[in-house]
Amino acid sequence: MDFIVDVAELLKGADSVAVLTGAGISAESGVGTFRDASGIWNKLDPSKWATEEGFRSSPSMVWEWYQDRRKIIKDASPNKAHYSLVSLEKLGKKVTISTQNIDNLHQQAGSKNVLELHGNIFRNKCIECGKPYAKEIMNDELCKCEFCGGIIRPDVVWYGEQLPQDVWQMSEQAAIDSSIYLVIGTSGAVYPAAGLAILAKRAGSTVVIINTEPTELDDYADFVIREKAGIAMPEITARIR
Ligand code: BV8
Ligand code: ZN
Repeated sequence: MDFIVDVAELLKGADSVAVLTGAGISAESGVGTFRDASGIWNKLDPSKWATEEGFRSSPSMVWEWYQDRRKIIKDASPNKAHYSLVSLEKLGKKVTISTQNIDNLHQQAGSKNVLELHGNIFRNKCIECGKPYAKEIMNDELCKCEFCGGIIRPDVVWYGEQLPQDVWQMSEQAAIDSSIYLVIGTSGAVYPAAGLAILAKRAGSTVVIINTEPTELDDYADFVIREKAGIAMPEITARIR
């Protein structure tokens, strides 16, 4: 696990740290990834399961799949990688996490500044008027909007959908302002999220990738740590105390 000491030294001297995380940081919490060997998209067609068109053509099927994922994620706990990012905050560093994950695990671990690029699986909204749907979901039946009667959908960003503008702008700013940009557990396949690492690099940040496999962003990295996030991150933060 080379570069652990180098990255710890860099982090020690940094007042603010920006982070981009993907499904890999939650893999050790038992939450599914998308594109690696056991990835969800190896079994399911994203155009049917993670697009508005897919939801509109089979709302019950997609809704039940999200309900199943909610149940799995509800039982999941943050792992050492999530908590390592919290410990950086406890050391007084400003940590901005732009996450592609919808599992709420960064917030559950105690991270204060989490930007949800792709939404949150525990929030729902009306597919027609966009109003939040805050009622308790009692079963897997489809719900209807109390304002316009539209079908209720998960408040996540599907393919072809725009990311929340405020979250996106803050994530861009964090990447530009960062002196070190950690890229943890993402294949770097999905845009515009993956572009944040490229933006950080171009803005002069030191880019560190932590991933068990090669990613599409490796060429932009100053350091690549080929290790599980739940092992590498505690090793790094243990050297910063
Ligand atoms: C947009 C939904 C435009 C929520 C997700 C054609 C038509 C339309 C759009 C496009 C198109 N071609 C390209 C696009 C753009 C498209 C895109 O990038 N497609 C790619 C796939 C080619 N992007 C979009 O559509 C985005 N929107 O462009 O809108 C627009 C613009 C203006 C105005 C209107 C519209 C929206 C993208 C969001 C899509 N939603 N999910 C959900 O149900 O989850 S994306 C999906 O992939 C996931 O949500 C996840 O967020 C995202 C990224 O995946 P990763 O997190 O990286 O996960 P992955 O499995 O890929 O990788 C895991 C990594 O972890 C691996 O590298 C593995 O090695 C590593 N790992 C595993 N274990 C560990 C580990 N690492 C460390 N430790 C471990 N233990
Ligand atoms: Zn509505």
